[in-house]
Amino acid sequence: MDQLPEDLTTAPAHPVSAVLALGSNLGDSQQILHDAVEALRAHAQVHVTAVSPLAKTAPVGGPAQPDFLNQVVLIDTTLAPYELLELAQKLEQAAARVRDIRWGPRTLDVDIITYDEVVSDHPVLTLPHPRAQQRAFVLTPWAWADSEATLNGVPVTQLAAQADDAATVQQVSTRQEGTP
Ligand code: A4P
Ligand code: MG
Repeated sequence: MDQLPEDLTTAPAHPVSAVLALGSNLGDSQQILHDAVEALRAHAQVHVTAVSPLAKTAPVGGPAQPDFLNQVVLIDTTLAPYELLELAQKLEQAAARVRDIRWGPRTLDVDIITYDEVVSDHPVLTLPHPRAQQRAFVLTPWAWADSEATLNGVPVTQLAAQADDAATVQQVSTRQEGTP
């Protein structure tokens, strides 16, 4: 890690909150997202505080490709921002993600949307995520998980309603444990 700014590499003394956005449109997406959330729950330095319902979303950008399942996970963590990015990339690798086409289909994409109040324009880790503000596939499930959330001072519910892809986002009902 050469010359990353200190605020990306310094671990917090106390847990801070962060918002993660997960997306998948290749393979068994529901299982892949489930496994990623379980891996986060199992991590000693991550406490999962909320998991959104799954959202079925039309692809934004990139080539013609299948619909996505998207989900937002709220955590408290003592990982430094860059350590959290490394964890996100480990989860992607565990889902056998191959990085080929930018914005192309993927088994798992894990983006850090916000990390505490950290603001970064570094290309390795830009915070808040530079494109989240326009994307209902992130904002809508985030609002489902936390109806009071704000991004850059604006209510996430408001940003979600204004996003170009707002109409494509549908909540997916998942089979609950214990039901047939
Ligand atoms: N990076 C910088 N900042 C961050 C951050 N806040 N979180 C860097 C995560 N990564 C960050 O990402 C490229 C590089 O971004 C990483 O090396 C990391 O250091 P990537 O995951 O390898 O590539 P990507 O995801 O193909 O590109 P990008 O630009 O992250 O794409 P987006 O913006 O995430 O968009 N449509 C629907 N419906 N649902 C989706 O989930 N996803 C995308 C991907 C496009 N369209 C979609 C969806
Ligand atoms: Mg990404």
